[in-house]
Amino acid sequence: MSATAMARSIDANVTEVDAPQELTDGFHLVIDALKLNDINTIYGVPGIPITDLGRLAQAAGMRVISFRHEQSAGYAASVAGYLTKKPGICLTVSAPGFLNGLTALANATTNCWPMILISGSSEREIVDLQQGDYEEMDQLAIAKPLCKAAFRVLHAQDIGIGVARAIRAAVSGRPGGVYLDLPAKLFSQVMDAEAGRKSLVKVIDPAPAQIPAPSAVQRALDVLKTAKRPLIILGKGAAYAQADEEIRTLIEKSGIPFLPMSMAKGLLPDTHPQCAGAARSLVLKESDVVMLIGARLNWLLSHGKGKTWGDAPKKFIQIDIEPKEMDSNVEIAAPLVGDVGSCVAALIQGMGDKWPAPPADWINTVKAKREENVAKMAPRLMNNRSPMDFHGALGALRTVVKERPDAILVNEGANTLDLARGVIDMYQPRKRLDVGTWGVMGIGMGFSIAAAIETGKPVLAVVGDSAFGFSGMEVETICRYNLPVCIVVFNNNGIYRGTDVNPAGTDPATTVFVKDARYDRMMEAFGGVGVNATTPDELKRAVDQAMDSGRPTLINAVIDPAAGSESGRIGNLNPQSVLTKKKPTQ
Ligand code: ADP
Ligand code: TPW
Ligand code: MG
Repeated sequence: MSATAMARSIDANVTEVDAPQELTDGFHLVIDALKLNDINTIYGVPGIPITDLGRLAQAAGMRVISFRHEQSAGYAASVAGYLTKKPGICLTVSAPGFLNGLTALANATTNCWPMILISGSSEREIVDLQQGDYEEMDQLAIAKPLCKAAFRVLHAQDIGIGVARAIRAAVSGRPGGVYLDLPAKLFSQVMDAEAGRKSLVKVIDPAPAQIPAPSAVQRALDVLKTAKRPLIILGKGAAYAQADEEIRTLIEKSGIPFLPMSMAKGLLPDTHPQCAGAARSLVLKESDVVMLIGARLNWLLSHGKGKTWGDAPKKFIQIDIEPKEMDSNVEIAAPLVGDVGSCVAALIQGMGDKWPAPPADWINTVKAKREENVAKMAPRLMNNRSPMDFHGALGALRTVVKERPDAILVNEGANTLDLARGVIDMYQPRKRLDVGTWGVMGIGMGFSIAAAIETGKPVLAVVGDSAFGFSGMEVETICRYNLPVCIVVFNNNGIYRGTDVNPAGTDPATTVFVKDARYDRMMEAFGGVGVNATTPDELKRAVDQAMDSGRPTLINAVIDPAAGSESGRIGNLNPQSVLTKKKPTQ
């Protein structure tokens, strides 16, 4: 074709675009497909080739939250999925942006939360021949082993199906992370608008109820009935399921003590008379029948065996939507496969009206231990020392949460995490968001932003100084969107403690940071409120003020650098050199 002929044919196309025929393109189809499925928020970072996708989504009325780093956007999307049971969307550019989002996608899958990472990608023809395209990377192949499912869409007319598959894969069965690869060329593909509309798919019943078999329900009840010392363990799968009323009914009707895992705290209040949180060691050791509801017997429960669980023989009943979870670590005497809501409802029905209460000596033993431990802890939480220790500072925050039970608590760090988990009582479901199954640092700001956006409730983020550093730049995002987030940085000058010394006398020790840093000033740099708090009273006042005003606030809580312990409460998992561990290092 001659150059003139080519120009004419391009002109012809332009004329065609201007013609009355209504057209749509890849950008609009992606947005329409998400909106059709009631997905109205995107978390991400703009750039080639998805800059216009964010712009157009915003213009179409979607909430598009722009972050400073994809990892935080990804964590935000994942926790949005946990809170709403709809897949949280993270949108990134190709190669580096995609990789930055991938940690969050893998973390979502590990935590069983629905999320879709949508990344733009470079030209397939060039990527596959490895000819060095802009941000070249075979993203689909890399994402596959790190998520529940991965899809690529090459044609505009397949966007509807691609998005539908991604949604269903994310939320059905055991929820997880899904990767959706959208090559740059796809976005500018044009098609007839009416055909485009018809190509979209509204996903019907994306997470179908999974009803347990009646025989499995009966087996579970038979095992439960034999128990002398029963225990129910609630996990974040139970919180995710949003079957709050059913769970409360089961627990109160059965009279069985319950132990909430970290993010299941508040499903029933920690102050509930049957809560065994403050008698954890005792109930794990002494129980004879344990019913797990949306909780895995992974490292967080010492794999269901060993010292933690004592010598007495135990039988496990497990409610989980994932059949392969059964017998993962120990034998499950009564597997109950189905969704939490359906399984718990079936158990309640099967219990009838005359379900016997657990033996009184068991209930009394648990109660006595719990009261003893609570009484032991109380004075430590009331100390007003300066610099603060963890307990003094947490005692103040515990009161804040008690007075504001609908606030969302985000928590990361080592000592800051483990001690806050034990000290701060929760009163409502899904109000505690933390480092989850992997114990990952860096979730703090992403979780806080998504919690504020998705729920409209005030957020209190209690974060170690190291943990905060992983996503600290997102304070700008918090200020930019003017979110009601109050961050309390537990500043003990380092990781676990701020007292380590490098015996070689050269560089600083690996676990310490700049002494007496003022994290509060980072917030001030972006127009938020910064406070330096040196006593629990000051801390409480500053948090109250932040929560009342709803203004973005960062409180630098000065914690004694010597107060923490190595690895917080999981020091047993920390290998140490046998050659040096006996020598004092400080
Ligand atoms: P925790 O860390 O709180 O102990 P886990 O993340 O280990 O909790 O366990 C959550 C479990 O809940 C997973 O095994 C997952 O398959 C399961 N799960 C998630 N959603 C549901 C649901 N709706 N119904 C039943 N089980 C669920
Ligand atoms: C992505 C390893 C676990 S806890 C922690 C690190 C670096 C920080 C602890 O210090 P912090 O808390 O936050 O100041 P405190 O109160 O004890 O002083 N990288 C990732 N995840 C993890 N878990 C680590 C490193 C780690
Ligand atoms: Mg620290």
